[in-house]
Amino acid sequence: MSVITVKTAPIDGQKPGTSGLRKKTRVFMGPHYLENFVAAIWSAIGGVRGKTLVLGGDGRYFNDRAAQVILRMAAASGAKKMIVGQGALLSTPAASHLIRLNKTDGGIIMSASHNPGGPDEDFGVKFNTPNGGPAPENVTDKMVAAAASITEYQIMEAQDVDLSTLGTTTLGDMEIEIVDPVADYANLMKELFDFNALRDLFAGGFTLRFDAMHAITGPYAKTILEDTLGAAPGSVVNATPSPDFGGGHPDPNPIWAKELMDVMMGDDAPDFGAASDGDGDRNMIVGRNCYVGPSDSLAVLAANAHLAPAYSDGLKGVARSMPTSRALDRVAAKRGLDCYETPTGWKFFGNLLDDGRITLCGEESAGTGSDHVREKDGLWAVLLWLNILAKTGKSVQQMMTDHWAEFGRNFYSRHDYESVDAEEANAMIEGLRAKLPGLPGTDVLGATVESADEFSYDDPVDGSRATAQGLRVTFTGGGRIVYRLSGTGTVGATLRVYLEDVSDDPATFTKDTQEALKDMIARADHLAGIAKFTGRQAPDVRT
Ligand code: G16
Repeated sequence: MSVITVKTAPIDGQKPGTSGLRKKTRVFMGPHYLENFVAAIWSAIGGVRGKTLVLGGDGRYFNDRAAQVILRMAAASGAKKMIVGQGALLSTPAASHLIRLNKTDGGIIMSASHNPGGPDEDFGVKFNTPNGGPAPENVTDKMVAAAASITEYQIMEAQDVDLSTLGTTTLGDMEIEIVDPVADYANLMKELFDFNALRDLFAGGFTLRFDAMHAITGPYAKTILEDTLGAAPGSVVNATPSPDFGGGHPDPNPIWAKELMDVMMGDDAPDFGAASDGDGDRNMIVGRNCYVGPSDSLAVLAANAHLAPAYSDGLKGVARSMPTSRALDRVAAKRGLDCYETPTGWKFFGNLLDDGRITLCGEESAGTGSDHVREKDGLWAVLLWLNILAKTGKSVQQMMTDHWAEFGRNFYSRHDYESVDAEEANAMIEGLRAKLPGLPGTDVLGATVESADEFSYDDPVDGSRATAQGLRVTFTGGGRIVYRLSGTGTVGATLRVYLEDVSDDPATFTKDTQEALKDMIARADHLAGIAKFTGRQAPDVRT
């Protein structure tokens, strides 16, 4: 086995977005593409020599090939050890846990998360730091700089490593430990939640349908929900991970998890439904005839987390991304908790969690998590919900009704306009940005603008500043519209419009969300000219 030095040159576009570098799979499979980026990671972390990293991915197309390349590059550059999920598989939260458990120097996660997989779909690579969380911007900036000036990389000439068998092997001088992807994560869940109460819940006839969407959480959910907690066999569906997610779009929302929604809205619906995404960090919660929006789910979990053993002493504080609804803020205010508002992207929660300022955090994009790892965690959210239901004896619908009665309701929806022309999308944002200073005090279709600005975030822990994180317009009475361009899409631009309105009148609480937001939706178009710039009459996705 010998180390080869390969001459290369920078490739355009190697800039991580909201969560790692995501591109079309064929782009990643192109000459030097993956290798250049991995070399840029080594450079950004001060070299990989003598280091131990975790490696795994969500099993999407090219996952297995990419793992072999990364291992050969790590061995060639002197890495001490790689801890790899069997079959190069690891859910994102499980990878985060392994990094922390083994006190490694970080890890590489191969995933494009909720984006579809396959040769013509998406692939991604993300580096997580030793705290288990996504690399912050000062690290990804170094990757960008290294990728823009790369001239060569090192790779070992070797046969593929057999990643199918648990145990320890070597590649050159580098040790490779192949671990069960599920075991350590399952043990962590056992520590956090009241498994006896959950066993009793299922033994009492509680029914569940967990849709793994042909993605990585299948094996995790089967082991924990069915084998350990006693949910009826077959409760976890679409449980075998496939390289193209069964041809589906592994994004747990009512559009892409329609199969689950149909079951949950049907006559024989189980008590509880849930879904997770490609890499297992997102979640969707749905009760019998009752969809729970991610922002509401976050608020309910914050209000009731103390019912689970891990959080029985109460929460240190909470956080949400800026576009996430302010339902969480209402819980924080009533319970006397600090509530932080961060830019979109889980990486911004890392410092708050590490510094002990918050215990629980979440985003409107179906991500919820706590200080148990440094990623959002789909199955964790499902288990916390189940723990809360087991302790309260309530249905999901009753939980929501009681929550709104206590805290009021924040009607909330995100409208996505996908694959729109990037220039037009940027022109729309620029036009609106220019209008913001003149908006406060003006009337927009019957509502008065209270404030209008572009969100910047000053990290209270390390003082770093993130600018241009979304345009927001708030109205007197509590309504709000936020506009952002996604940082995870791979084709053109995805415009996200986040709509919120509040009500404290119980008579309105059961209103249909889109109906309740009708006026806000009209204002969003009126202010920014969405239809004019995108050429679309309606969004592609409404969450
Ligand atoms: C990623 C990030 C999340 C973010 C989401 C949407 O999720 O980890 O923090 O909220 O993208 O980002 P954007 O609005 O920029 O597309 P995931 O599940 O794709 O890793």
